[in-house]
Amino acid sequence: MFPPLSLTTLAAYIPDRYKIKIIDNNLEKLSKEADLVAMSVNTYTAKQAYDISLEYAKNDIPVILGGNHPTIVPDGAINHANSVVIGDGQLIWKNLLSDFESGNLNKFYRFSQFKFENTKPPRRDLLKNTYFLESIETLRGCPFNCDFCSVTRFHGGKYRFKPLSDIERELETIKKHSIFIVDDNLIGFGKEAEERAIELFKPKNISIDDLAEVYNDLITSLNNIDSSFRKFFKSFLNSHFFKVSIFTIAESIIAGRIFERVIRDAIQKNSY
Ligand code: B12
Ligand code: SF4
Repeated sequence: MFPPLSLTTLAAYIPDRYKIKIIDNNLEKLSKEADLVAMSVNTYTAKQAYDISLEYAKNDIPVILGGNHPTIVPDGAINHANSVVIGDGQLIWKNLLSDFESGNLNKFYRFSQFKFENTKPPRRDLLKNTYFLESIETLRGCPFNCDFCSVTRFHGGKYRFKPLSDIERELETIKKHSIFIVDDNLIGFGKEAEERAIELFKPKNISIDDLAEVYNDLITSLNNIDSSFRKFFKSFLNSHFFKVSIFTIAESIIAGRIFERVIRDAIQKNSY
């Protein structure tokens, strides 16, 4: 199960004087105790979100919908909510909440391109559940505009990079070894994107003595690979993320072994 990064990201931008509760509908029951409800909606969760919205409407609790689906079809989504937020939601809260307090919520709020500058780390502290992994976003947007994909339409045709210093600051707040990078196109395309990917995976003062053997083998086998990819890959091998990946593999193996033992015990207990 993935931690809800949209919601923790948005929560970081809601002014301190509001009390926020994040509910992961995959794992928790919804609460009726709210003055205002905001939901993050993808197309595959839209039907469920609209049903939930109806339940809150019965209790006179206003609902805001945002995310991929409401952004793509706002005119449909507004039939199921008091307001629809189109685009990135970080910077709409001041206006939206003041409209809410004066009883004048608009139907639509639009903020299409959030600039990654001095970003606030997502409020992961608001999550009650423990997740197997953490997630992080390092860029948005993609110039390729593949016709089956909504990313260019939603996030624009240019990469928007989160500053490396912000990523480092965010990584320091994450305790987990397994981190999923949610970027659609992590390495990207073009010189700027390539250089940034190399920077992103530069060493972070982490000892990799324990991984030295694997590392040396990999470096040797890289000799025949295309030079820019080799450069990127070498940075990756030296980086925090490499260590993270190794831990992920190790944790998966351990989790797999535990799971196997649990199944075996269960079978033995039930055998005649
Ligand atoms: C990480 C990811 C996954 C992960 C984790 C999903 C999860 N449950 O969290 C995994 C790999 C599991 C996954 C699986 C799937 N995914 Co996916 N995934 C993504 C990805 C790459 C990043 C999402 C993310 O966390 N972004 C970071 C956060 C911070 O950004 P955000 O969610 O966009 O939120 C911002 C805005 O949208 C807005 N916002 C969002 N919600 C709200 C709510 C309010 C109230 C407001 C005001 C604003 C707001 O403000 C936020 C901050 O700027 C997106 C692509 C993308 N770039 O969006 C695809 C994407 C969401 N996935 C998609 C799809 C189709 C799927 C699958 C159905 C694929 C499949 N066929 O199996 C499955 C469904 C799994 C499931 N049931 O959850 C599509 C959804 C398209 C759509 N129309 O809804 C996307 C957009 C990919 C695409 N290229 O089209 N996915
Ligand atoms: S994110 Fe991937 S699938 Fe989507 S437009 Fe870019 S390259 Fe194509």
